[in-house]
Amino acid sequence: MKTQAAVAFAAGKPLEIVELDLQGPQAGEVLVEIKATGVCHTDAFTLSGDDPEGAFPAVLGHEGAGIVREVGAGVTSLKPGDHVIPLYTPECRECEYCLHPKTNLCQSIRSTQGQGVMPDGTSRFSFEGKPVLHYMGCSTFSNYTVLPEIALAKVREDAPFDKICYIGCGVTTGIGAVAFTMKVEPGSTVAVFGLGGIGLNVIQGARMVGADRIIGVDLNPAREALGRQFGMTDFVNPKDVDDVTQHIIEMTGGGVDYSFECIGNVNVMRQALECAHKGWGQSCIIGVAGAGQEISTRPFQLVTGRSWRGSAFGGARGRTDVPKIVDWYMDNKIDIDTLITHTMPLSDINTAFDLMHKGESIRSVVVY
Ligand code: NAD
Ligand code: DAO
Ligand code: ZN
Ligand code: ZN
Repeated sequence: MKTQAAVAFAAGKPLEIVELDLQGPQAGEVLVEIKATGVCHTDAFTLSGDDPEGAFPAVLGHEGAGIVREVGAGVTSLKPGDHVIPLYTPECRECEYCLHPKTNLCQSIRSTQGQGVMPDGTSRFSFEGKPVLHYMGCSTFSNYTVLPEIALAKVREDAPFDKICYIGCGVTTGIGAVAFTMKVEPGSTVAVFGLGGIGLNVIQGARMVGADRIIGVDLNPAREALGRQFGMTDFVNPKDVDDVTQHIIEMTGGGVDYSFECIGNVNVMRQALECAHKGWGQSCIIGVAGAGQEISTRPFQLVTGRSWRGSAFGGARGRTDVPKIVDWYMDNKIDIDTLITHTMPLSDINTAFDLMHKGESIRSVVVY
């Protein structure tokens, strides 16, 4: 079949809207009509050429929602008409990782997904007879895409695609880091570094689990009002203080119980660790730093009881947890609508990248 797609033909170039050929689903695979997709920082990171795993040409996009149109042989958990959210972190429920209680990083299709191909080692997309790669196993910048069954969460049918697509990455990453990875307790003091599409979701996650004090840190003063709307109690602009770490230690009388780095800046990762309370403070890295960058701190920071953690896709097991997060949205426990600042057709997708780079959007959503 044919599908309209925004293709990344080369690093650093705008996406091009073209018609691709798409092969139908093979055994264990599912054809999905994507109805909406968010444009995430990570798509921009890969498009920039800084992603060591990035390969071209590829159909980017990993934050979608849509409808199953066809299933391949052996698919049992999905049928045509089901509403789904693609999962860049799949959940096979059988591999060593899925069976381990401490991780969500299913490895069953990891190597082929990282190479931009389906589990059988080939791509379903082609352009003028030449293969075009998949991306993060999702490729939601195509109106139709093929995914393994284990990389799709079935969700309720009354949830709007143009909002729940954001649960495919940003919402789950932020809220999940609080609820699933760090298991923040009610009454905790939390610091969130970077109040973008991820950090604002960390803030609403912290509010949802009952954190008492939520300190937001951002260089962009316009993020203060949004942060407060999502539950932030204090705002710090690093430009207004001598030393952010010392400032947070002083304002909390010793440091925070939990901190989250939601930028991808290794210097900020150090600030986030070092503002965690001596003896018990834990810091979670969510931001993805550029290739080859390293974090540093004095080991005595850890000797004296701080711990450094990390979270991918919010620690969520996609097929199990994503439908629950859709319920939280439908039950008004979390707000997604306010964070979707722009909506556009596929033909305007490059505008979404421009708005992100200028810091003017929180989330842009492409609606097919
Ligand atoms: P974003 O660009 O929307 O937000 C980043 C925010 O950080 C902005 O508001 C910016 O003003 C602020 N900022 C930049 N430098 C700062 C500094 N030195 N001090 C304080 N604030 C600063 O980005 P996003 O979409 O929220 O993504 C954040 C990071 O999370 C990215 O690195 C992204 O790749 C990563 N990410 C990780 C996962 C995961 O599973 N771990 C998933 C999705 C995204
Ligand atoms: O299992 O080795 C692995 C890789 C898991 C990928 C998790 C990706 C999370 C960070 C990338 C940002 C996603 C938008
Ligand atoms: Zn993302
Ligand atoms: Zn698995």
